[in-house]
Amino acid sequence: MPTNLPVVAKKKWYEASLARTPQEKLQKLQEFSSLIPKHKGTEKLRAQVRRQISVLNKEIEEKRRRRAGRGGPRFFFEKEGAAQVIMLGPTKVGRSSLLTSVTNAKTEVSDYPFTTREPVPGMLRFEDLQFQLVEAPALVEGAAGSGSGGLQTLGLARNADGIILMVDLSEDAPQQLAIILEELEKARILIHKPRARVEIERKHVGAGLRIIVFGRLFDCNLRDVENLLKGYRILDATVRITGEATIDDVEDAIFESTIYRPAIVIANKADSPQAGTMLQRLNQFLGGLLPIIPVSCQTRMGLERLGAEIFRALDIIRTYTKEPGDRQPSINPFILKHGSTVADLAKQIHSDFIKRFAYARVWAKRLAFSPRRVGPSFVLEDKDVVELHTK
Ligand SMILES: Nc1nc2c(ncn2[C@@H]2O[C@H](COP(=O)(O)OP(=O)(O)OP(=O)(O)O)[C@@H](O)[C@H]2O)c(=O)[nH]1
Ligand SMILES: [Mg+2]
Repeated sequence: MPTNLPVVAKKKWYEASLARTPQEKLQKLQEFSSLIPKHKGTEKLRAQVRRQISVLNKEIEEKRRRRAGRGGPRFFFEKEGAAQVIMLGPTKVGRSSLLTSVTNAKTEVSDYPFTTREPVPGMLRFEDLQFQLVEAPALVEGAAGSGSGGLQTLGLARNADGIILMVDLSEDAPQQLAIILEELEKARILIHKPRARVEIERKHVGAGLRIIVFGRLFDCNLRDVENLLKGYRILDATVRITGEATIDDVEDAIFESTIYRPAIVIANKADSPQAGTMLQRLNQFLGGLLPIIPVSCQTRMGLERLGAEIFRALDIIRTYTKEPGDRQPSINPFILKHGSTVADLAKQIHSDFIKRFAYARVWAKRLAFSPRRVGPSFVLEDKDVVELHTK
């Protein structure tokens, strides 16, 4: 359903999107919120803005507290390593046990519920990569609707690159998973690739509007999309539409409200007596929607698979760059999305690099001959070695 926002509200949203500090953003969002008309079509948007305001309030409060040297819980983390993965689950499923089993982090494991009150990070090694795992405080039913910690916990999931949904095979695991999935849905975090995807990449002033449709527009045409974007003063951007998109999907992307985060399910306590039947029920419940990894933190069964499963779910690849003339490639890989090209790699190294790009040489097992001379559109795969040549 369209939001049909008045022009003043769209202008305010634009101002909010330009805000440079959390304080400024908060103020603009509050003004924006008061300009949204109250009808069915704006219901989801109003809930989202309320959520954003609440999370910003917490962020500002936390920064103030830290500046005053008063410590207290920490909810905003710098990402470290190749990706940040947040562990969500109800209390006592063994999140702290997992964190202490597979990372260097120290956190309290206990038989009492709600032991972990604030997020705890730790680094997990996988081959030559490190993933930052973050234990979130326990997720309770109704988290997405509450004004308190639940929203912050879900905010962590929004900011992360991936999510571990953790359940306990000695309890009603499908029921536990149902609660997590429901809260994620309410917080508009998708854990499977959506039917349509709209990405808006803002460009510098004067770049103009480019709309690229890989799939199909469902209930609108290109002109409608263009007008919608212009209404929000998005004049310089590249917009990529994949799948079957509706005009609502485009508006959703403007508000960055629905997001997709890859996820896996960790079913802990596989050592417990009823674990086998519970795992079967869990499989039935999920119907292949997400990978399920049964583990036991107690016996360490299954833990060795964790890094590889996270890597696969994140859908990323590593590429190693090599300077012309050097014998060995770099030790630290560049992390790219699966399907990235040589041009994407060049852009990641330096935004200007692509302009000077001449050609690349790629070493890869799948090629009949290595190195092969390739152009910018060559699609890279995991562990490719790339030598970039400039003009
Ligand atoms: N049998 C069995 N018990 C486990 C396993 N992993 C953890 N536990 C126990 O489950 C209880 C809760 O573990 P925690 O790691 O503290 O759970 P949590 O999810 O961090 O819980 P809170 O932070 O309190 O919400 C502890 O008594 C652990 O010893 C396992 O693989 N098997
Ligand atoms: Mg804990």
